[in-house]
Amino acid sequence: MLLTILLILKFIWFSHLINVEYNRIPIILISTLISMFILTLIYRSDSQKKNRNALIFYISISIIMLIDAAYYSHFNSLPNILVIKQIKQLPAVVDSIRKIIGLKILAFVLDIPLVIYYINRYDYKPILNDRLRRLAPTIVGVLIFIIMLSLNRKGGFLSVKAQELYTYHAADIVETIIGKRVAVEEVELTEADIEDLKSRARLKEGKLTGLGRGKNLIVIQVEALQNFVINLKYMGQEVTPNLNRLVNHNSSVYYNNYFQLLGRGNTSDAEFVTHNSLYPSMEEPTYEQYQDNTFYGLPWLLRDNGYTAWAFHGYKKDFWNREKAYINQGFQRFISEEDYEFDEVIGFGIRDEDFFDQTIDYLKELDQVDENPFYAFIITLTSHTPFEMPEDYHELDIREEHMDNMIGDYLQAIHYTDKQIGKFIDNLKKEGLYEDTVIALYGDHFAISTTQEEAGLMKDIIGEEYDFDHMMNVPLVIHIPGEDINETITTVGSQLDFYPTIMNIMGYDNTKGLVFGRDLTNYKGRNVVASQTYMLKGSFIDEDVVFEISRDGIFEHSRAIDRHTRKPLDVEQFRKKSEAITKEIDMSNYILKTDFLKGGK
Ligand code: GP9
Ligand code: MN
Repeated sequence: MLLTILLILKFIWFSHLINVEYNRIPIILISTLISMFILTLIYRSDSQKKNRNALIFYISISIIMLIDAAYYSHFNSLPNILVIKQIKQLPAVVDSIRKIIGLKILAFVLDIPLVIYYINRYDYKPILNDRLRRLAPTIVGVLIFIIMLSLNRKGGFLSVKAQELYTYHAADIVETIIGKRVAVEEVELTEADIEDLKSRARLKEGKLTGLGRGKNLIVIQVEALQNFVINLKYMGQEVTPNLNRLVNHNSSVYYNNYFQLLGRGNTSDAEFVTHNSLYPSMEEPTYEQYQDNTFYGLPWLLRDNGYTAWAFHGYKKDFWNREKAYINQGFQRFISEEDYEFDEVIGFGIRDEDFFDQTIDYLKELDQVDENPFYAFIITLTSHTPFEMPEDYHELDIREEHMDNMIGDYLQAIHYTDKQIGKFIDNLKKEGLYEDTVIALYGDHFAISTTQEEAGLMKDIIGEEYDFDHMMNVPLVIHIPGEDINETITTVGSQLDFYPTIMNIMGYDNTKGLVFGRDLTNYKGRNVVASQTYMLKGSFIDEDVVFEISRDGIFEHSRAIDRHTRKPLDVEQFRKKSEAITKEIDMSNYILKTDFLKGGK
């Protein structure tokens, strides 16, 4: 009885933390009844250790809720069973997790010592008599069945499956085992679709076409660089003076309506999507799941045009499975943590300063490989959540209300990284590597989530309620030396669009790949950002709208706002578009699942 009451309290709290808006009472009721069903089964058994078994069950469920709630608070969705495979990466992110797991989430396990103590001390005995005890599971089971049935009639089962603890995980495990999540046979990829994807890959004459031809290419993926810091004046200070200089440079094009597009692999998906113009997997990190697939992304296309392609990142080479995945991504060499020397560690690892300084030496080596140009893909690290840097590195004055929270810490961290990027560009100039090199730079993903408490404080900085179109907005800037091209391109796009966009500038025709994105410099249609994380699959951002599909699976419960007026919109008008987006993602998944390029390339 005690355990049941505690579980009910936890289910109520859980449904609050994971934002259950509709059918909350039936969902809590079902969770309670399923728990009772299991508990009554335990107490009906002949085991001598009924109390111990009940405790084990209670503790397990509490821990699952803790993990789910922690995951949700960061990713805004519930985890799937395959995240278990990522457990080896846990030690690296303890700092970030520590920041996420506040008292609100710890509450799920705080009572456990007391409960153990209580049950042992009072030699806890169940309250039901023998006969009732034997009947109890059946009674509860029938109740569950009736409630599920009646909910199903009213169309409410979808929301149970999407948000009720047991049903969600059970359905997820079943779907994973039978591999049906993207039922390959259900996806239609017609000849016309393939032709369309091929034509998106092809080079078309237009603005900026071929200006980078024959030049080196350096792409810098900056950890947690959001767009709101670009050109931001904070208490009279420029937060990112060096990036601002790059963005406003005569020879740069700035894409300010550009967004992250991640799956289960976070930073590594930003890389994957950027290079391949395919959607990331929502089952496992794409680099893990499709390590052995055939790809024809940016490194491959450049290699086919004589380039040598290296990747640089100052962290462990097996993190996100980079080392193995990079082979089929097309990188010929991966300079990772073990190739750098450093004494001081900040947060995740190497300081951006040490990283960039030594990367210059490796770039010189890369430049010497042959007389052809090179491609260098550089991933920074220091501005990683939770953004805590030693005091010595704090150079900005921070407002009282941003002190000791993520906003103040983030501004300091991104200011530091900006400084290192400035120094790196200076060093490229010194080494004679600047004049002949196209530099593209973008953020991998958000720093401040809409679900964090600090989101409330963002309104002051950006001038309106902080929503997904602010959170997921990262800058993209492309610098082509010697060109007089400065412009801000406002076309909506995401990392999915990077490959065709950069290829237009580099001027190489892609005749072998399939591309889902668009060349943002020249595309005149209505482009769309089809997010699957933070906003679930079927959601989108376009020029005018943020459409967030409901979490409970019932379309009418979705949310849409006008991006200009910030006012709510009727969601029904977006049903078709949402379906079309889902179809595109399914086609991309089909290409990954069937290793389509292996046959087609
Ligand atoms: C680690 C770095 C961070 O190598 O790329 O990954 P993240 O935690 O941001 O996904
Ligand atoms: Mn990252």
